[in-house]
Amino acid sequence: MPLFHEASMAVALGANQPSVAGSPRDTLRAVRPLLEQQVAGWARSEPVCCWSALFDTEPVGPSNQPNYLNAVLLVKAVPEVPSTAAALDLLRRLQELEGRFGRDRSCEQRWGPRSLDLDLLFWGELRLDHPQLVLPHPRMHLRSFVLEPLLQAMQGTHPPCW
Ligand code: PH2
Ligand code: MG
Ligand code: MG
Repeated sequence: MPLFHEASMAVALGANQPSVAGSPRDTLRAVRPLLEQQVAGWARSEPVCCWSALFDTEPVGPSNQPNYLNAVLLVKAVPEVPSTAAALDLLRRLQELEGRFGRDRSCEQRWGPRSLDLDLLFWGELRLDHPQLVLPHPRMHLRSFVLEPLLQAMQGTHPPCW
């Protein structure tokens, strides 16, 4: 018996601009296996990945941008004990994936269009107030484009593949 309860971790995905992979739908389809790979490398295990469906959502923020496609990946029972260093390592992996799909942080508008956005939502009970990462995500409870897919991933009622 482990001495601690293995914690779940969740990542929100969003896109509303084309990327090297094609449309936002193509991007999210292409990133799905890569994200699972990254999470497996990070957790040093084969994680249990529960995906939501893809949700077509109205943009929050500037309204002169296309609708987004959003989804959530819930990773159950991460064997690693939550820590700042491991959370920052995961953040680095997420940002590296965003970069592979053309995300350029140096020239973007707050809440503006994104070719790929990968946000770490929470990791167990870990609370973090780091310049690079705040956990749990400070606005997740305000965003239906996060909460609806998260709930679906938690319920496990989503279709298995997009
Ligand atoms: N992401 C944003 C800004 N606005 N709106 C929706 N519906 N979905 C998003 O993922 C989103 C957004 C910038 O990260
Ligand atoms: Mg975001
Ligand atoms: Mg982000």
